[in-house]
Amino acid sequence: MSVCLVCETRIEPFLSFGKMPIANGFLLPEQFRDEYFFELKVAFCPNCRMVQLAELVDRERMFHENYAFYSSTSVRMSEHFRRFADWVRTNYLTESDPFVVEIGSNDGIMMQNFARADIRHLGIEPSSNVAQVARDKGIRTVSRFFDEDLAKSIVAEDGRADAFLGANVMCHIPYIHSVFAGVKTLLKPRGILAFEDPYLGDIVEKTSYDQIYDEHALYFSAASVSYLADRHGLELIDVLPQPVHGGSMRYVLSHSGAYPISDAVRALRAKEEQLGLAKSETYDRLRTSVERSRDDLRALLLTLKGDGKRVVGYGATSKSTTVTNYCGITPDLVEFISDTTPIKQGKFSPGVHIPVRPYPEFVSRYPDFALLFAWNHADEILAKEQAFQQAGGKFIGYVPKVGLCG
Ligand code: DWN
Ligand code: SAH
Ligand code: ZN
Repeated sequence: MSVCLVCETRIEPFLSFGKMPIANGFLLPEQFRDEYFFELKVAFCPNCRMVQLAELVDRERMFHENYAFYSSTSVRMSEHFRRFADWVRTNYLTESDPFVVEIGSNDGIMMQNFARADIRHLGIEPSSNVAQVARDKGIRTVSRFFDEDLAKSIVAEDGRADAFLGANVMCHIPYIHSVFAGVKTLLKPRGILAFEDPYLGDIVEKTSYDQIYDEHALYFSAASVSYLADRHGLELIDVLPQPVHGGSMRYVLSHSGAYPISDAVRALRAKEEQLGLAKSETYDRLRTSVERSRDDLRALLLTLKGDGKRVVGYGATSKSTTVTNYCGITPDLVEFISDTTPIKQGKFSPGVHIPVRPYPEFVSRYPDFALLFAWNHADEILAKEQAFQQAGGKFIGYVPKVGLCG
């Protein structure tokens, strides 16, 4: 039993993964002994409809000077954020001398578009290593966790904002009321909040349970975002589905009454009712699908091992920490995980300790199978890996179903 992070109703987990390590906690052998574990379990709140973690990890354990995820490792994501920034500029930066704030700005993948256009901007990024990469690109960045107090000091120094942005960060913040209160303080009368995160509807429809890990405390829908907005004098005015990260939703909010509410909001609310996102049975069914996915993936990897096939992981994603630990995927089933991120290379994956190797090791000796942990970047990766496939190599996926892809 725990208490809802949004409305304080008492809630029960519907799915438990057991003990899990820090999803981005890639480590060296001398650190294995002291590795940190917590109980990964998710709950649905029938009152405010927020799906959420029932046990939280302290933010400083996850976001710090050695944060392992660098946003700019995907070319397609850079293009996505260029389009996101263009959309903000065209639709919402209509007043003179606009000011844009982004939280979770990481290495500047989105903010670089505003900095290059000489638009007043501020990135807020607590993980100081990635924040420094952004600064080196000329992006004004503070290395702090965003909350209501920081919002007040930004207003005092820079004035109010025309746009407050966040991608794959709102869902990382369990003290979400402080963030929404900060947004309320920070926005100009016609300012907007636009944020995108993996969409609960996609997680349920695709059984993409690997979106569930320590960093992702909240799993949003139009219903839960509307509830939150309402508590802070804000309003959900538009929703725009995005294909990135396996199915995301961009939520657009403003001060209540500042803009008309789009038909897309009403349509999505109706679709969520149809999908059963308000019913606890839906989450019981999700648990069953997750268990089946785990059993299928494990069975497939055991068969391949029995057949003497070499299997290598592709992309040491945060998501892969949930999959490997939950499905019991150890180095005897997956030889190593190939990843292009220098800070992950030469280390071992959290919990199950699969070696993480630089990408050239994948290319120099292709395995029989590549387990696509970065399935959300499948388009980009399959296009890049034609030589692997021509050499007879095959990609294994597990979302929405376990099987070969490409
Ligand atoms: O929400 C979050 C999202 C935005 O990013 C964070 N909590 C953490 C992180 O999640 P993730 O680690 O699951 O993200 P990605 O984007 O799926 O990670 C891709 C990984 O694969 C990176 O380590 C880079 C690597 N990669 C690669 O080796 N070759 C990626 C591509 C595209 C490639 O071609
Ligand atoms: N926006 C980027 C990065 C997403 S990863 C992208 O979509 O690729 C999540 C980022 O949010 C990390 O860089 C993390 O350090 C940052 N973060 C976590 N909690 C935060 C908070 N309270 N305020 C601002 N940023 C936060
Ligand atoms: Zn609630």
